[in-house]
Amino acid sequence: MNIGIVCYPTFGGSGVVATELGKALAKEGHKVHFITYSQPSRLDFLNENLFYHEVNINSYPLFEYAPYELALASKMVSVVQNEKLDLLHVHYAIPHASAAYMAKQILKSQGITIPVVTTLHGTDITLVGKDSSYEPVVTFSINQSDGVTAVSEDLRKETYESFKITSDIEVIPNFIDLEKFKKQKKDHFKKAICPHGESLIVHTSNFRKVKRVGDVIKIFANIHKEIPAKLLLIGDGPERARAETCCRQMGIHDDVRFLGKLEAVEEVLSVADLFLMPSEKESFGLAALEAMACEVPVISSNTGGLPELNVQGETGFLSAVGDIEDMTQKSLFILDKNNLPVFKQNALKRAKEFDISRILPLYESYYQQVIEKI
Ligand code: GMT
Repeated sequence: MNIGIVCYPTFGGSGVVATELGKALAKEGHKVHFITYSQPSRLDFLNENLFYHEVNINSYPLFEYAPYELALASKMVSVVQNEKLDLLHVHYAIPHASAAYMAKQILKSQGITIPVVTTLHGTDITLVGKDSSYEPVVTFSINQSDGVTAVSEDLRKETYESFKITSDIEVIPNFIDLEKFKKQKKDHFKKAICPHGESLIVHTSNFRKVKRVGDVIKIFANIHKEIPAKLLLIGDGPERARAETCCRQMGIHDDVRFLGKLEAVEEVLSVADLFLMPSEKESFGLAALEAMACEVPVISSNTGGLPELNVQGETGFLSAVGDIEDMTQKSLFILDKNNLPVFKQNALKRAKEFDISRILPLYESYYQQVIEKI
């Protein structure tokens, strides 16, 4: 197939899923055309089947806000025409699904039919989409898509509950490349971070409010009172400064490191003992899956799609959002040297169920189904 993928090119989960999916499709022999405003961060290797089309947004004095959605729709039109695409797969409802609708109508006026598949990732539904400034456009563009997928059963359910959706939503979960995300031997790194054999706890996120980074710090502070431990925080975002201040005020800053945006997350995960994800909302929890693939058990909240990934008492534990005491006690249980090895094994076993080789065929057959339908 000749597939156009539209996504955010940044480090966020939806962009990562879209890029990894495109790379895997290209390895299978499909031609994949990425359409976005800059080179996706994980589009880091050369393959004869991979193409990148940049959306240029020219600024004019008249525009206080440059209309990205229009430039994107125009680019989709030209890529579909010139590259003879079979299908457009857009990731994240806003503004990708609505821009795809416009592109589709323009192409229709030229006698070209292009099926559009929209993948809902989470905050496009749970946060942004519900905002009344966007809701009518989100509802309309989901209903106008020829195929819609959601990354968890919970997100599918929430989409039906929150919007007037008339089409079927297929659940295709996030996936993991176990060749990239696997436990590597990094003893020298572990020794440098934890010279006295401290337990190593890791959190990765975009430091937005929804991630409850404050809870990560509080849980760590509680653990730190009981056992020698270190905390590594990967990523960056609006809540980082507050989190750093909090660590200083709590007197734990010497044992906490903020690593910022890091490419090789798997190297850090390779030496971690526990991953914390106390999010307010989480449609799937790709960062937790990456940790599990590196044999790291997970303490998470029980929100959104997390119960579909993290198995209570096996791969980690799930607690109510904000229940710091429960998350602390469960963390200490996992970190006990008598319990940790079994949790590590279980985490890897569960991650294998989301191996890209199992999930890729689901997308391929869904594409085929959508193409045949229209
Ligand atoms: O986690 C984020 O805030 C980023 C966001 C995105 O769309 O870039 O991630 C969402 O999509 C990921 C990939 O499908 C999911 O694994 C994340 O759970 C989801 N985040 C939330 O629902 C908060």
